Amino acid sequence: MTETAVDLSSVVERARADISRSASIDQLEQVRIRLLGKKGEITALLKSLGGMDPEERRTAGARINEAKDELLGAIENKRAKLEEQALAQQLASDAVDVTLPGRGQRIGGLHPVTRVRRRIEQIFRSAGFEIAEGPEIEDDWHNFEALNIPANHPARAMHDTFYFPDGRLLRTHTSPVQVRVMERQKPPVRVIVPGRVYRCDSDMTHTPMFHQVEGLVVDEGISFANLKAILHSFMKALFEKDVKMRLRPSYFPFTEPSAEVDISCVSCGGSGCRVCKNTGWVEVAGCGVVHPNVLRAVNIDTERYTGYAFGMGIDRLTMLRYNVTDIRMYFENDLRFLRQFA
Ligand code: 2NL
Repeated sequence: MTETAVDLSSVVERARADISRSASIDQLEQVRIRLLGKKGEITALLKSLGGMDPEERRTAGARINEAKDELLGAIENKRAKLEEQALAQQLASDAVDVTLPGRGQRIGGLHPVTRVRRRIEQIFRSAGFEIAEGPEIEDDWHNFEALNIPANHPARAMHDTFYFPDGRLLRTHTSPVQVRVMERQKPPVRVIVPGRVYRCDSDMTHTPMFHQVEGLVVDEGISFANLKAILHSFMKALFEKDVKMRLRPSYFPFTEPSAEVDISCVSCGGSGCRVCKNTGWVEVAGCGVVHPNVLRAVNIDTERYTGYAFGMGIDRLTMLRYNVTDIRMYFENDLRFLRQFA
């Protein structure tokens, strides 16, 4: 046997083993380069043909080319197998089990303040009130002047107003909306006005933005007795309890007479607890008979018409309804808190 023949058969034998042992396409490619690359073993053998005499070259050449074809074929077979394996593996690892149950989507809920606002609206709608809305950015006249709060009135200082550089302001109560209703609509007027209001104040019981609902009725023959009746019916409907109600004399620039509205504590029923600070009563609203100056500001005939008005904090009513003691909870929007109301 010639030297080339010995070399060839050992190269081919080793190559067969290496090809079949290759565990990856990379590894297989290394084997191919080692055999058939520029400096490959088979390539070297082919180059050696140049130094042979013609007879020897013909037989050796034929055998080396035969071996080369065999190995190329083996490499291609192996490559196809490895590719098939890789694909099968990826399909297995990427498989989606379409029979698994879904992860689910929690159903959202309305914010507790929204729920109580809607309840309030529904109760007053059924008593014949309309619901009015208006701008949160107001002018001095609608927020103060028309409500019998002239410049330098001490009530202005109490309102902790947010002002814009141009003199406009964030409404400190929803009353300016009632003023706008009376500007465009002659009596009879029966409206409630829910909405956001703003005061520069922040602690355990005050947030710079809070929700209010005010009510206004202007018609012939409207009295304080009508006010007391509508408020008591409303409180019983809102809390779904036979709550007691009392009025204490108070002062607002826009009503005369004025009163604070207390109801028997909805938390303890009146026997005394932390919510009512052991008094058995909780303050829930302010009210009164509309001051004639307010009616005059919107050209309503004070000889013919009288009115009552009231205002209450929706956030505070929501706290009472759901037994929450820190008003800030309603504005942090922690889902663990909010989910309890879904
Ligand atoms: C309170 C007190 C109140 C009013 C609001 C009102 C509005 C007009 C005319 C007269 Cl247009 N009055 N609103 C009257 C009395 C009390 O709110 O403690 N709110 C949280």
